[in-house]
Amino acid sequence: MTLQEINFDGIVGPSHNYAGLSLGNLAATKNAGETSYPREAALQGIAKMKANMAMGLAQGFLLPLPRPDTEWLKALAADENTDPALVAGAWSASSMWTANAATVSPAPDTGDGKCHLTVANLVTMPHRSHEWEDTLAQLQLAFGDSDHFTVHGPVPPCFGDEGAANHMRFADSHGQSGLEVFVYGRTGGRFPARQHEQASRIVARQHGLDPDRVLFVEQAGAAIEAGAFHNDVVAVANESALFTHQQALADPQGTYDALRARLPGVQIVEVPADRVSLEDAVTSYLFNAQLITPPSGEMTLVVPEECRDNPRVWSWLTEMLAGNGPIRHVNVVDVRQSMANGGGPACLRLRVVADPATVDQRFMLDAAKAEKLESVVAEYWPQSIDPSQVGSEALAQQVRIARGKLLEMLGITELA
Ligand code: SUG
Repeated sequence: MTLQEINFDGIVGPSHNYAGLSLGNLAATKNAGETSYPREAALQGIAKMKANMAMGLAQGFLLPLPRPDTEWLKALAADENTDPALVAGAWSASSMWTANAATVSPAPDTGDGKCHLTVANLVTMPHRSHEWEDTLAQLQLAFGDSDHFTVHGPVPPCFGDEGAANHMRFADSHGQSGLEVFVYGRTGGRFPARQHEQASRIVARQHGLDPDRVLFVEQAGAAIEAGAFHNDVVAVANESALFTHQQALADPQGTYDALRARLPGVQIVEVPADRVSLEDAVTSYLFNAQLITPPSGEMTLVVPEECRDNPRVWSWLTEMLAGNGPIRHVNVVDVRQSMANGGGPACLRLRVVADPATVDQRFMLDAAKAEKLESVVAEYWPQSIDPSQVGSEALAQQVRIARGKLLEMLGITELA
């Protein structure tokens, strides 16, 4: 059995739109009311997956959820006087950001030697709070092999849980036993703290993690205030490397010391605030990068185009590459449609360390399937959505047909 990291990207759903639903997510609120381009958005996501596969990485995907969510509208007793933001919440394609689908603890870290996944309850934002049931059904299918996986329901809704976006795993290599770091926020600022400490602690306990191989650390309040609504907007880890903004954590030095004590080989790349401000980090999404180890062994940072657009970020990256650090390459990808809603390359993927052979193969990607995905998207995804169309029966019909065609092509009829 060969354990490797598999990235499960969310396919951008046909209802992708800019409703400005996430307070504290500055890109999303800034672009509220803009026209979105779902077809282009989904094709950008597929192109990113193809580029990662071309580096020799294992790639999977998760599907858009059924939208509009009629059960959610029913639960809201929605009528013609209902707040448009709630109606938009039933249409949101936000499940595309699969870093918020679940928290994953690979088999080498857990008490029973299986890979554990806990679906995120996402209770802080109304439009995301109704994702978990359909996401859970999908995870139970994709990771249904109970010899290798245990999929848990959400933690109690009194504790907000946003999944892997607030979780970093360190290990000398993916298949070895790791150190799991959970990052939580404290409420009280102008923006909500979306990850509750107790949610993280519950996840760690139910995954059977060794308490000596877990850290719970607080996110800096200043980072949340600056628009880092998840830790993965200001930090990312891969194997023994941490790539972080200087102001990401409430106690950076204490955290680095604790990491070094548990994983002596850890390499910390801290970007100083006087080179890249928190504001630059949030607008460029420098840290919402995929930090990956392709088979060549040369650690690669997959950043969004917005990093190249920012001279301070780009010059820092250029200098970093010229130095002798653990990150050897930078790849640039265009995910602008997702970025406009505050979702970068790292938001779009859920990392699962597992043997790809143990995953339901219908959720694994190869070149031929990527081509089929592209043709379904090109034929059925709406070309554009103006916010005034959200709620219309004509668009609802088009969105349902598009998802149905995708499920049919993939043979995943259980989720229809
Ligand atoms: O939850 N945006 C998402 C972006 C999630 C990014 N994920 C990670 N950082 N891992 C969110 O804020 C915007 C939807 C709208 O406004 O229409 C939205 O939900």
